[in-house]
Amino acid sequence: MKNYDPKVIEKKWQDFWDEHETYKAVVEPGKKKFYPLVEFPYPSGQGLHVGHPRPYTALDIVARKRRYEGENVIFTMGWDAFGLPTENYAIKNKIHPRVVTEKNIANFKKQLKSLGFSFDWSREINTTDPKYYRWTQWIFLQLFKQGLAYKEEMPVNWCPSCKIGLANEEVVGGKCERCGAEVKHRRISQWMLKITAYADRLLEGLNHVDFIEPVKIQQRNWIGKSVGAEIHFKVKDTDTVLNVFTTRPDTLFGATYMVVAPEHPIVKDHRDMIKNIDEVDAYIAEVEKKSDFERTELSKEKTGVALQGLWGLNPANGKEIPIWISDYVLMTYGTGAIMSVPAHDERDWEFAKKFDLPIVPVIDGGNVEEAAYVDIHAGHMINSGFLDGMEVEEAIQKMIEWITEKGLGNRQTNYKLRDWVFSRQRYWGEPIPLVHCDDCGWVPIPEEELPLELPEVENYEPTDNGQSPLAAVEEWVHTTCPKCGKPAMRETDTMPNWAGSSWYYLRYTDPNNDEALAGKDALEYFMPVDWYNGGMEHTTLHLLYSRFWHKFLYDIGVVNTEEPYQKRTSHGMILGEDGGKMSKSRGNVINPDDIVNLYGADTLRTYEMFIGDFEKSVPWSDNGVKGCRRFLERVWNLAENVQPGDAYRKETEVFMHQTIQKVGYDYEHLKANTAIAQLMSAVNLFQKVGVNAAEFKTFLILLNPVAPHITEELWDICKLGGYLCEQSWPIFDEEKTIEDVIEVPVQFNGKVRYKITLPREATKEEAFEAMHNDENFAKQTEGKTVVKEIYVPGKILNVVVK
Ligand code: ANZ
Ligand code: ZN
Repeated sequence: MKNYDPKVIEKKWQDFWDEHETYKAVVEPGKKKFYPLVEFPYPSGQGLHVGHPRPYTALDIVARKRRYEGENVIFTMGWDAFGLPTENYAIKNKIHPRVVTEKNIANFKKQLKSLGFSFDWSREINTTDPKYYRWTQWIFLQLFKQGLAYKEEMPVNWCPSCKIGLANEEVVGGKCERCGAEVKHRRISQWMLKITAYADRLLEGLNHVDFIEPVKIQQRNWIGKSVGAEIHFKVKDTDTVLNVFTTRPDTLFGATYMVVAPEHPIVKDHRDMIKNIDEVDAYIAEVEKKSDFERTELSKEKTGVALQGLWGLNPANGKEIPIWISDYVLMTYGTGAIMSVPAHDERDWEFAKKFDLPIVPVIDGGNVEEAAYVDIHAGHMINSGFLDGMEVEEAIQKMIEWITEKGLGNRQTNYKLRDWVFSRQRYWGEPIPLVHCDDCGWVPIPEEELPLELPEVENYEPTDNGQSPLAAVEEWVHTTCPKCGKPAMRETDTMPNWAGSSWYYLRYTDPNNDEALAGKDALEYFMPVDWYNGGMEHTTLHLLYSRFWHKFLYDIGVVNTEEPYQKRTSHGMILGEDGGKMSKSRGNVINPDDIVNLYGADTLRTYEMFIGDFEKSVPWSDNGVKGCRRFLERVWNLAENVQPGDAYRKETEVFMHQTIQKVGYDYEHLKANTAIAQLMSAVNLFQKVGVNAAEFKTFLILLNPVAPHITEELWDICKLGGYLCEQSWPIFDEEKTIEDVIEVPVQFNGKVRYKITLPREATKEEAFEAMHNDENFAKQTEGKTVVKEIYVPGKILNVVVK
């Protein structure tokens, strides 16, 4: 038999699958569909990372298995190709981003094809294709028409060197995280999408989907729903009312001071009344340099300044209480002002201790001189007038009723979730299809005119004034108002790179449709996505954004399911051999092409599945790769001695049934690593007792989802009948997975001395007989008298001797 040569056989089978359209999915009403989805890549200039094939292989395995089980599988791939790295590369090298994108996609595609994934390539999509982004723009227009897109001036962290707005997470110590330049605060007008209007439904929907728990928890925390009350505090000798948001209205009698965010308008409204205004201004200037993240770090020492001369009035007891500013209160949450209850809130307690403010307990149980008492399930109200004696939960409701009745406040729910900033002042994105007319305001361009294509520009470089390069294309910018016909100007911002990925899974179901984003039949048949695997880093961005768009599309009747994804799982990263992140600067990057060239795609696939638990991050190991290659060679060599036979032999039967059961279960539970371990044991067994055709067939089908090329080839070489890809998944018989002999320990006076083998169904008499016949029994009982013998069926034999 010839040698195992992946270079030859892998190309051969990839061409075969292409030619025979083996993985093409078509709508077949009545046939059970299965829609697994992996996150489509950003085709960067670096090419495929060894991290990509890990989740792709894991779901390819499930896709292949389900096909053998008769399901109609739609497994797809595409390109999320708008975005900054391509644009920056284009600027630096003076090449059109479209050209860069095409080149990168060609490379990615070649790389992915070489790995033998069972994608239906006829459904390939590309977010930068005008035929695709026509529908991204169409969805944006529907959002606009429903009042869910609006333009608002807002402060942004502006990096004067990168010329882009930065997210809060990208500002460290007042500097740009990428380039170190001092970040400026700028106000620019940005398009916003009202994701907050869907906050409750995005939360509720989580109860009906099968997402791994960490994903649900992160999304819930990100949405951050808090139920409580807004309470009005008058400011003494002014008309000002300070509204606070609290989740603990029950503690109102214990509010001994107030704190407002440094940006709160109360400071500028009452500068003349504030006696220490210089000190206050200095503090505000200091805080401006910090990000929200730095400000709210719990471990950080509390800072603040009293607004001397201003007094709040506690509406419950009329007491005058001081008002402070401190950076631990954020302007962007609630009302930007809080009532401080140091007896029952940790941050307030620390603050009160530091600045010597009064601490009044309103729930009994703790010692508030030592620490804040935060337990809400034990203790009763004290020092609280009409609430005294109540439990916390009851007091919360009573207080809300009381303030509502007196016009001092109302029930209130708050969310941490903010609306989605949907503008970028860059070139390489979807143009926003709106026109601004002095008379009509923002007017959508007619839907028949979509796509609104990106115009050619001389220069993709962002501008210093914060405008998109599109603003310089005069003839494109100046247009007429679609409503009144007067001269008008196009919007020059483009969409963020999260736009195209918010609905791509819908397009896969019908990628060439020119009438709609996808046809009703295709959507109804294929949706929802049954299983979506992707990175944890997308949980609060892409995954949440796309759920929002999907719910919106459901509301306007475009899709027929409320949730896009039925199930969500996530993979760990592949790290460098040194355990650090793989990166150019560390010099520890593994190129998947090199592994394919040296060992073959089947080895890379096997290795990436065998490397460790799927959800954990694991270091790369060259030795591990070699081990997987050796395993495949041992499989290859088995083929030489396959004996005829159309049933499993006695000596393999139980093992075969166990293996079918285990491998199938493991693939479905992202435990391909232990499935492969089982298949390795199978090879060991076959090397010991030989292998016949029936056994080898089953073995090859089981291994095929992991190593599809070598298994097809061996099927062919051994003439096992037709092609492997046409086979059915082997079936196991539960009863036959159970060994008919068992090992039972034999105990003498409470100590296990040895084990004997018994038929599983052995009776007491048979068990004793087998025990007496074992040579060890004579040794253990020599010179002694057997007093008693007990058999616990299937478990243990007990002998008492004297
Ligand atoms: C009084 C109180 C007493 C509070 C008590 C808590 C415990 P979550 O659950 O995150 O919504 N808060 C309100 N707005 C804030 C802001 N802009 N910056 C910082 N803190 C703010 O938290 C709500 C609680 O966080 C609110 O309830 C308020 O403190 C504080 F025993 O009010 B609480
Ligand atoms: Zn007009």
